[in-house]
Amino acid sequence: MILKKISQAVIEGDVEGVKEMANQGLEEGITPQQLLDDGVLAGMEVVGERFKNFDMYIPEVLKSARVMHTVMDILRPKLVSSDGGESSSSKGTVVLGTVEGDMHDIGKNLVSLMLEGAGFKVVDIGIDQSPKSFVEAVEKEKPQIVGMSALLTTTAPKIGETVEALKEAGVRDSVKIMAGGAVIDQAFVDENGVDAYGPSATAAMDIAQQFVNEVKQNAS
Ligand code: B12
Repeated sequence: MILKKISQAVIEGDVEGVKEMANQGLEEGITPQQLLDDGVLAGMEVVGERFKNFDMYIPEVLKSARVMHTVMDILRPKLVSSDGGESSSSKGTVVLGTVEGDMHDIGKNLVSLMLEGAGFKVVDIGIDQSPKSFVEAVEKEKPQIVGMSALLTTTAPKIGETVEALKEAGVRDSVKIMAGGAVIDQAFVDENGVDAYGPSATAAMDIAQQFVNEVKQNAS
């Protein structure tokens, strides 16, 4: 029942109401993951459909995004500590960003949240990040993993351009690269020199874990 209410709050843009609902859900013993998947994301799915069909417009979608961020703020500490507090001793570093020209950040923020929850240090460089910015972040942070998010057909090619820029800077082989977002699929990442496609934040977590295992295996 509360999950349905949360979905509805996302659809209706009820930022104030959702705080109480999320806290009530936690008190009822619903896991943060379930609140996220069956409450918030279920609502965002409806928002996506309505936006596509012109039943919802940008200001309303932005309100839904605010509701989503509100719930994420409440769930963040729970999700991060659900790994037994391992988050401070990082499993590895991930540089994460949304590619140039693209302002969508809800999915990226979720990926960031889940990775932190799994014990990774996440350096979130934000939205609208050029290939050059990714290169600079990799040079500065020396991550094991780079994650790119793209939600638009027009911005997806920036993923390939970023891979090329990393190659030109001589740092491509020092990282594993994953990508995701509404317009990305396995075929796209295969064609663009990306190591893995993540359809969800949970998948991002599994991929990152697999990447660090591979790095460890290669080192031993
Ligand atoms: C919310 C939204 C917006 C909001 C963004 C708010 C924000 N702060 O992010 C606003 C209103 C600003 C917006 C604007 C626009 N949008 Co918009 N938007 C959406 C919408 C409805 C939902 C996206 C979302 O947040 N989904 C929820 C999250 C949780 O899902 P997600 O992003 O897919 O992320 C998950 C996975 O993909 C994956 N993932 C994501 N990133 C990564 C990264 C890695 C490394 C990994 C492993 C995994 C991963 O894990 C995430 C969590 O599970 C989608 C519809 C859709 N079906 O996606 C359209 C959509 C993406 N938008 C679209 C369009 C066209 C636009 C605009 C051009 C509209 C306009 N005319 O102005 C502008 C572009 C602005 C810009 N330059 O970026 C189109 C894109 C079509 C296309 N093929 O290019 C879509 C698909 C809607 C549609 N069907 O028409 N949008």
